[in-house]
Amino acid sequence: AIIFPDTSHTFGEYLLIPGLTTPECTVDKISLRTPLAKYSPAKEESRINLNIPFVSAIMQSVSNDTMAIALARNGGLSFIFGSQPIEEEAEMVARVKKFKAGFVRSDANVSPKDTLADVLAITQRMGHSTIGVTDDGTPDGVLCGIVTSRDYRLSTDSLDRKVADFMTPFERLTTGCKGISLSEANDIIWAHKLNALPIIDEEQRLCYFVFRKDYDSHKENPLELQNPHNKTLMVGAGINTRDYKERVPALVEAGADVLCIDSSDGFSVWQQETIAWIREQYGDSVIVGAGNVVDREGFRYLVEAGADFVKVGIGGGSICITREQKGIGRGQATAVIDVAKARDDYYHETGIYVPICSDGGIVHDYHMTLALAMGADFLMMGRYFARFDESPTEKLRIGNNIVKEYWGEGSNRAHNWQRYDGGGTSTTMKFEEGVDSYVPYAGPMKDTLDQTLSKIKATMSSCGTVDLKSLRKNAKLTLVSSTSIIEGGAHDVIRKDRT
Ligand code: MZP
Repeated sequence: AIIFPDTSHTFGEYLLIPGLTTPECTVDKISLRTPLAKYSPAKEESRINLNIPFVSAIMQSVSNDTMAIALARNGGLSFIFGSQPIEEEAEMVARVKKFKAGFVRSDANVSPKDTLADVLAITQRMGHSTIGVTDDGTPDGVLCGIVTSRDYRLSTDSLDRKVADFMTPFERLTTGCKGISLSEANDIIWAHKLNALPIIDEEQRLCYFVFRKDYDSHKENPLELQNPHNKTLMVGAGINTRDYKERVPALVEAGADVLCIDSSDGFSVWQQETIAWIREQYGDSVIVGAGNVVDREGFRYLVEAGADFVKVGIGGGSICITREQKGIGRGQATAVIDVAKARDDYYHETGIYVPICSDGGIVHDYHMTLALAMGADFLMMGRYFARFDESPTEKLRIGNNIVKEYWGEGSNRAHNWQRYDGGGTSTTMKFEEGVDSYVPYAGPMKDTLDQTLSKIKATMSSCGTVDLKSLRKNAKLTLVSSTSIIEGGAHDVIRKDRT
């Protein structure tokens, strides 16, 4: 066997050392823009650049169309989960693409638990901003009314009158929006027909938001991730190495901007074959990422196979038990550092820069900055996004805590055997590699995300860097002892918030 000389480390074992902070790198000047697909920096830009370096995990409990819309609105990208029938995955992609850019606002602090009066008060206070959508299918509008099935279970006609009633305070904003019928069984169909986003509350009742038409949301969402050719929100989708000949065409037809082969161990001939088939059918027009790998050999293999980006990480995911079950994996920090070095070497040899994505194992916000400093171009996260209103799972009360469900793709619940496929004729999972769990509920994405991004920018400013490229180049990292980790938290005091 080859024994790697270095110990495997993870993010919590490192810290950043400050660099010189200057007026050029204050937080307001910091850019988090990052390339997603391979490119030759000397000649061109990457075909996709994220405005924030986050993508949401290819998981049933994380990335559906609702998550994808919210994340793209905030500058990141979701990969719709592939462990579902081809038509359903393609429909989710299509629903994101139907939401014309500038359609959904996510900056109001409104939760589905709020009553209509609460929501109206909040949105009124904010002038004209809100979350949610709807109208008669046209994009662009400011909030001018809200319909909830909790308050109104009426026929379309009387509902229209009711809508008109409660829209009165917003009359000056109104340009003739219609009400929407909310007969419970048809609510979701209605919502989708109307390109509306159903906000589902605990009792499975729905809220819709009605917009006025002359609203330039893009102006207020400078980060929004749009496809520059047709101005739609960007969305990614997961594929596997079994049914790609059917799945890829359906996803491309539905409008997916980028695909990613989803596998716990991507260093395989099946990934090479999948990419080769995509190149044969579509040339370079389809952007496809591959992974996951944890060393330079795996990275080189996938890059030479034609991958547009490579995902890094085995066994570090919060719901993952692969290391315990199979004994494969590598500390996430060491894996990122090693693969980032391989990416840089490949760039120096060929002039082609292949972005890498650190996937899994982010626990604290500062881990994100560490991963980016270690060389990741962007981060894939599951647990982080699963906690928000926008994730597809149930919100529950367990004891005194509000939680959301979060399960691994390798759990029996997801039964995503293709992700753990070792080839051959088997079409089932012989053992679990993931768990079914809860994560603490964290409200609407926007609030937490803004705070996270502020922390990353503050750290980058401390490091004297203005963008992710300079962070990768100039950050100074140090390994820390377990004793100094204790020193890093509040210690030797009696915390008032815990007495
Ligand atoms: P985390 O952000 O929750 O720590 O990790 C999310 C990542 O864990 C996913 O993007 C995926 O790579 C990985 N994952 C998903 N399901 C499993 C599993 O069931 C898993 N083992 O490891």
